[in-house]
Amino acid sequence: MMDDDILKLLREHPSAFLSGEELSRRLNVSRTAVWKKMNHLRSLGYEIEASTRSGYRLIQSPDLLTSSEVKSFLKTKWMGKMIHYFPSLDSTNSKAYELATKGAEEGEVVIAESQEKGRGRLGRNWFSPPSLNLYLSVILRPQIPPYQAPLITLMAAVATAGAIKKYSGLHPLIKWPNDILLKGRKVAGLLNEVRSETDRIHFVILGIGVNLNLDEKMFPKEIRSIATSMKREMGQAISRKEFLSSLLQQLEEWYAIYLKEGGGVILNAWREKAQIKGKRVKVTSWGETLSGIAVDVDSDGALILKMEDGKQRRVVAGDVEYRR
Ligand code: BTX
Repeated sequence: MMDDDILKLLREHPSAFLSGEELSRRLNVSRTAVWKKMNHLRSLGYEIEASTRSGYRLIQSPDLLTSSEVKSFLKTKWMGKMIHYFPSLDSTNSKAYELATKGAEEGEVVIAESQEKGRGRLGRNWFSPPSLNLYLSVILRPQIPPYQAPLITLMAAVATAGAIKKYSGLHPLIKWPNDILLKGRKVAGLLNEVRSETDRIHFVILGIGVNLNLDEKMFPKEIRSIATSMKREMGQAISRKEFLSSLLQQLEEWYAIYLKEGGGVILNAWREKAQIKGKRVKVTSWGETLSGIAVDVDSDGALILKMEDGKQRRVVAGDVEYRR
């Protein structure tokens, strides 16, 4: 018997009690098994009223990102229909990679309430405290050659920025390569990983972290001035389930657009949301600092810089600082 099965029955009768006998009959398990399950659900934070005469009644559900909690919000056709939920993980990307290696299907999603070793790019950390934010990894299996994988990363940035805009009404900006900024501060980051062989991709892991309900003082001092959350910028708490559903929907839609119409549409959407063209930037890449004017981003996701001597440089990884 899954948590989902018993929760479904309890939700079907929102204000009425369901007797232990009826639950055990409908779920085809013993009454002791029902009782044990109720205790398990309570340990997860479900408030369940029990009466010896009348049975059980669901009073309140916790703010968890389990499949059964998210299901009623989710409007996608296939993405996120299977959610692997964990109260805590080292990194959702590592878990998704492991599951994908074992055959997990396209659209399966790994979610954790907190990450012990949330990973950023270039070996950096992603601050991942429990129960306030979103840490997820989506498994994709696009049938494209490996050299096109960067477009999937650009697609994910466009979708994430789109979900933030839709939910908040604010205007997020993509900062090359994949940061999402609100009012100049990082609200979300993406870490995408690919497993491929010479001419085919096995899978892509889209790792997305979004700061939703963190207050300013909750951020570690080192990042307080560069990071933000949606709550901070909107002045109101975010429903994690609603935002997650909206994000998965945007990802599903943009992925379909990419597969149908190709990378050009994605690049254009990325350009529109990044507005980097013509900006004076300083780029730190592999210990080297480059200053110049951003010309564009190519289909490999590389930044094209016009240097002070007029020559163009292609930068594949690094961090950008905007200059006046
Ligand atoms: P990044 O290398 O661009 O960003 C990491 C840098 O951003 C850190 O060095 C720090 O300065 C700052 N930072 C750390 N945590 C936060 C935070 N919560 N909010 C804002 N700024 C922060 C960005 O890498 C990619 C992050 C991907 C995170 C997701 S979460 C789900 C998935 N699993 C996993 O392990 N990583 C991804």
